[in-house]
Amino acid sequence: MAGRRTNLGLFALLLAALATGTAAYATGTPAAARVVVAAHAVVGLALLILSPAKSVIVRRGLRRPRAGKADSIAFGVLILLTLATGMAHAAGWVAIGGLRLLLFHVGAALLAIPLGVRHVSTRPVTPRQTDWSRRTLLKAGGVLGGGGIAVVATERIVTAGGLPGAQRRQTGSHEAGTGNPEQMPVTQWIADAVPAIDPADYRLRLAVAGATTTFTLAQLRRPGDPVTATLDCTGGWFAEQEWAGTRLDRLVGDPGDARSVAVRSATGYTRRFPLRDLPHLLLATDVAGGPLSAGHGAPLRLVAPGRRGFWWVKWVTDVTVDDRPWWLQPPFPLQ
Ligand SMILES: Nc1nc2c(c(=O)[nH]1)N[C@H]1C(S)=C(S)[C@@H](COP(=O)(O)O)O[C@H]1N2
Ligand SMILES: [Mo]
Repeated sequence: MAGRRTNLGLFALLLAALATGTAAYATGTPAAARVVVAAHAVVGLALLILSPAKSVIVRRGLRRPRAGKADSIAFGVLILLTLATGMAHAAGWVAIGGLRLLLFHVGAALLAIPLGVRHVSTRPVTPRQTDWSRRTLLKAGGVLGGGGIAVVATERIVTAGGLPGAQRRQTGSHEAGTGNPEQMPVTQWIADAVPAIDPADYRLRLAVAGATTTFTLAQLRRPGDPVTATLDCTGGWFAEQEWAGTRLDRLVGDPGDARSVAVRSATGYTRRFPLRDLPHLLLATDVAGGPLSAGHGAPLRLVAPGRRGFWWVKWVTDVTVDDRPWWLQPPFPLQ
């Protein structure tokens, strides 16, 4: 069957795109993000390089009556949409009608997964011994190399054309509201909503090895620990701000043999950190010299330098230090 190697190549590239895309969302530090995001771009453009060969296979397939044809077409359309939104984001287009472009990128990719599973299970291609020939490996290398060249070339075009994509951070995010929190988007991960919290009634509950202490806002609002850190949302924007409040390790004191620290919001949104993060975590009451707004987490939000935005829990009411392993949680929040 002609085209089976193209199909195998596409399948491998789709898996690689999913893996590098997921890794890109999990990476917060610029050095690591640069590698992961570059790999994601190379894989994406390599998919595009194989698309002319695939269109020949598709045209042939469309002429034949086959089971699950509609699903396969939908799968192809979603993959094209994922590629188009990814490339548009890289060029500098950040939102459609107030919705972040990356939401469409990730949304189309996630919708494509069940259709892709159906597509490849109704049209299985089994790798053969001969697929590992020198010639196919050279071709595979050529496709990846072509993807790499295409990435460098498009970056040059974006820079030379003065497109906003040239100013992106290593994570791929676009700058929004640095030094000016009012210009910074208010973002919830999935479906959280901004709660109204009366600062007079507010209490932080801190539990260390089962012993609970409570703090009023007045006890926490000591902008004595300024931290300059970049909030980098997986929605595709970032902002550097000067945050101030109380370092969490000051409140915790001796954590004993605890292994992790869980930070929970008034709305139930929770992230758990390895204990080694403790010296870097800030419970912020202030940003850019003024109090936090409700949307940005008032009266208290977590600042977690080097971690992506979804770790920066807003409206913090509970901090628990205990011996549960930090990785005993979904890799991305579900709320
Ligand atoms: N309680 C709570 N905290 C949260 C979220 C949320 O949905 N609920 N979203 C996170 C995400 S995804 C990001 S990017 C940042 C956004 O912070 P901002 O709204 O102050 O810009 O908050 C994080 N903290
Ligand atoms: Mo985010």
